[in-house]
Amino acid sequence: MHKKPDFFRGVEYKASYVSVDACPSSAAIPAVAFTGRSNSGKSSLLSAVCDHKNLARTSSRAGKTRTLNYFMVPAASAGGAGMYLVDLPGFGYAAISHTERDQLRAMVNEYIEKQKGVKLLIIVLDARREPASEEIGVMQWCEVQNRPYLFAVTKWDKLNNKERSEVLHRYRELGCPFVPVSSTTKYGLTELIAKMRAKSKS
Ligand SMILES: Nc1nc2c(ncn2[C@@H]2O[C@H](COP(=O)(O)OP(=O)(O)OP(=O)(O)O)[C@@H](O)[C@H]2O)c(=O)[nH]1
Ligand SMILES: [Mg+2]
Repeated sequence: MHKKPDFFRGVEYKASYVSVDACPSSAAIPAVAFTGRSNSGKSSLLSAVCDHKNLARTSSRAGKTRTLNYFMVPAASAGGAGMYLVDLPGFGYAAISHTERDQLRAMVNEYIEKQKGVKLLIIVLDARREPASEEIGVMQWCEVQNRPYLFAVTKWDKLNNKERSEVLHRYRELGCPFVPVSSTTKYGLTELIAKMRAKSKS
């Protein structure tokens, strides 16, 4: 059994924004943002690091994340001026039109580009999928722009040991920062939370 993570406490939903320009500037209060494909587990992970079952609404069916959703971690739990956690809309959600999908994708890209104060971008990826051009594209962009990022490889509980070692090998080969996690069993959350709290690059 792993040690209980030092969860973010007292986190509250702040607001949802439909445009990047409406979002609070990440210059005043640092932000950690979650990006990745639809259904990869972003909202579940954001909720899990706050030890909150359903803080960010997760979507087994309805209510897929389509806005930029802000949550506030109080200073007592985040240190400094507090911290925003930002749940970004997922890309590739199949049940919406191409036009809306493209709009959401453009909004996420705009967010990542404009919000220069984002202190860590968490690229969320289902462990059962290989990183595709979308995830690799975001990762390469972060490398070029010198923006802190890491892969959170979710749903670790769904893999057997053989699959786990294959996935670990894959990410080591890729040479990028990554943390295997499970929102269900809490595996890896201690490490992820420590990286989210860290002041600078992971
Ligand atoms: N077993 C398991 N299931 C998970 C885990 N994380 C998320 N899920 C499930 O995966 C589904 C999608 O999770 P969400 O958190 O809604 O995914 P999302 O990335 O926010 O999806 P969008 O809002 O569409 O972008 C839900 O049914 C979750 O219960 C995990 O660590 N383990
Ligand atoms: Mg979501």
